[in-house]
Amino acid sequence: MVADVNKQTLDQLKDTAKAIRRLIIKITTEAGSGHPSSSLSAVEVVTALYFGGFLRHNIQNPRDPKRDRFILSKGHAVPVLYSALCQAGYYTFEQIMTLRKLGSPFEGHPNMKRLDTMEASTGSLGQGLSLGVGHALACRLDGLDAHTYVMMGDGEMGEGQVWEAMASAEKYKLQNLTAIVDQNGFQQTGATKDVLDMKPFASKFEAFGWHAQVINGNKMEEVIAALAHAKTVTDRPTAIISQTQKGFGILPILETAGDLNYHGKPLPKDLAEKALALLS
Ligand SMILES: Cc1ncc(C[n+]2csc(CCOP(=O)(O)OP(=O)(O)O)c2C)c(N)n1
Ligand SMILES: [Mg+2]
Repeated sequence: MVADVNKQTLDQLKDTAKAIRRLIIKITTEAGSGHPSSSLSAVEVVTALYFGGFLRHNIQNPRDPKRDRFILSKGHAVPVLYSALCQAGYYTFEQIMTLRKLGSPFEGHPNMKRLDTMEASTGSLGQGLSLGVGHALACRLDGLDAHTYVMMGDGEMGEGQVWEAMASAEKYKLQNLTAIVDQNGFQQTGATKDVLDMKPFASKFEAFGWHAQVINGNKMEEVIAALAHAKTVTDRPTAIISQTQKGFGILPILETAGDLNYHGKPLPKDLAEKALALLS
């Protein structure tokens, strides 16, 4: 039986988000590699899903068929997921501190064969929404009242497979599927608008027959309202365009470092200490 998730208050959610940010910094700095800035932009959404009463999950049985699914399609941001799961009691701090170490199941990208909390093995961008369509269809066939959430990056939206998945989700009127685009304005090699500008996202989702909302995804109030509203849409798939900032929470430090993208770089120890002080 999927336990009713612990629904935190707004203030508690904000504290949890801060705790998750601290864990992200600690584990990536310890690893000496990874993607803290990509993880930090997504913190409010992941926190709201796991602690705001949205994602029904079961710590006793992570693969419970009745669970809701969360697929992190932008798999390189997995430190946000490991940190949220640690905060939720699935893993100890010591366990997630093995991030990216040889033999650790806490790999640099989610590996569903190593951890039963990972819904899909992702990292090759563009595949998560297709996997989400599969889960949503399977849940419907099995008569399960489970919801599937998929988070993608704004750079990832340049992958053609995403748009095929969007079309098929509409074909099957997957009301049990929510796509979240973490629109943080950057991808690997620079600003998303310079590499391949796929904006505007909301009208494109709508053109594909989806319901779409645009929010400030680093404002917990807006994230909660959007996730709640998505649940009320019962005739088609829904998208949340979550406008965020890459590295949100430690922006002054990235500014000092002269790199607001800071893609795929852990903070060196001295900057990590400053970041943790900022997040205390
Ligand atoms: C198919 C594929 N191509 C390229 C990469 C290399 N890559 C890793 S992260 C990244 C940028 C992703 O940008 P975005 O989706 O905006 O995520 P963000 O890091 O900004 O959250 C790229 C191109 C990849 N992982 N998969
Ligand atoms: Mg991005």
